[in-house]
Amino acid sequence: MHADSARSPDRAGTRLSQAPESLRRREGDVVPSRAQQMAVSTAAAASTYAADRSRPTPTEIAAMREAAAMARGSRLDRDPNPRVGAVLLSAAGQVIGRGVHRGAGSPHAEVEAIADAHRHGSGVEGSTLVVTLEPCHHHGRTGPCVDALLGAGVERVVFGQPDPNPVAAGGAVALADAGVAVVGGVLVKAAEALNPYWTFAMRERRPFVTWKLAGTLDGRSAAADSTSKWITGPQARADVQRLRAQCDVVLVGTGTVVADDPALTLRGPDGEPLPALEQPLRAVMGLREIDARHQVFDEQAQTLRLRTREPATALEQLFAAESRHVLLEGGPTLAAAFWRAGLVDEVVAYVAPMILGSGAACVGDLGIRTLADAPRLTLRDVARIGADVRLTLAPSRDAAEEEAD
Ligand code: AOF
Ligand code: ZN
Repeated sequence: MHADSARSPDRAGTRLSQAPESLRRREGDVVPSRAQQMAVSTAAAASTYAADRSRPTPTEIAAMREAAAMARGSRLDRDPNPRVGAVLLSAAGQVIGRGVHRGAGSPHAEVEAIADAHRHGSGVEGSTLVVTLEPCHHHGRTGPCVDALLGAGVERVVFGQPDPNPVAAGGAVALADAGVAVVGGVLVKAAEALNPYWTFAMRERRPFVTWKLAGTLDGRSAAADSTSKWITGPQARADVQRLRAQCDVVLVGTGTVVADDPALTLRGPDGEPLPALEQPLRAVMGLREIDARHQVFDEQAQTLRLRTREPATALEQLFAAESRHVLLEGGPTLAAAFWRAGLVDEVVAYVAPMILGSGAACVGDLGIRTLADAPRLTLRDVARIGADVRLTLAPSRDAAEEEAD
């Protein structure tokens, strides 16, 4: 099979078209069909190996499951790099090394697996590497894994997800060109599910945006006199902390800083803010000058000032700062700007059993004058959080794509 024709269909076919929830739900769908497997081999390799060398063996599939499980448990959210797991198999099919990637700046999973085998006195020459992500082919914070694999004499590489990062991609073809037997796309959905936000960000060249809102039954976030504290209860506020912990940026507009003076920090179980290095980045967007005495500019976490009103520009700057998942926390003007730009990917709404009848709405004017123009959302999850309700929703363009899948 020609390398290029083998690569492109899989990339197009596995485009992330769902909110990450749906990706996670599909995690069980792991045995690859013939079409999902991406066999990359040179003409030389193709003539050397029987046709079934382009398919993963049961041992390799079991090793891929183990690599994915290792990656899943490897670390917390909020690293610009993906979770990756790797297992090295001897020619006889024995596990001789295991490795996971521990975050930006540390060695890649492939290099860890080779080092693990060496530590245990196993020769790597002639071995098979099973890894959840296509080995990289770039000089980033560390050297290319392709070079490490070739240097170690690995003979066969079985990988899950083709690398959606254009900077690092190309490893499969480079390995095949060097005479390594390469099989890709193995348990690809499980591999993608390890890094839904990273995958989204690499493909779309911007972070995934979750819009969080908290309001009354009639969709208001503040009363007519602007009082807005304690609409939702303590459990819902604790749940927002959990949500913040999953994102790498908490984004608000200048209006929210002036109106509410939020700290936007993550707190530990004792109510004290976590150390600054463990905090998500805070970002304040908008052109208005704001007083440096606001809490958002304190020492408890880093804060980025985005001097723009354009959501796309803000996301470009956040992507440049290596953000993969932004939590949009208000206020109504900013939320409306993101909706108008089509840049909301998920909604988490906390609805309090309370009615105001007047006061600010959770979202500003979207320019919608007739019902047919209103965005429809697909409900993904409903949960009772203390006295409040949490709705998790995806814009319906996702639902339409999902149906077309
Ligand atoms: C990882 N871990 O185990 C593999 C990765 O510049 P770097 O060195 O931080 O490389 C990051 C890119 O390398 C990442 O976006 C992905 O495309 C590729 N492969 N990355 O962080 C790994 N195998
Ligand atoms: Zn690498």
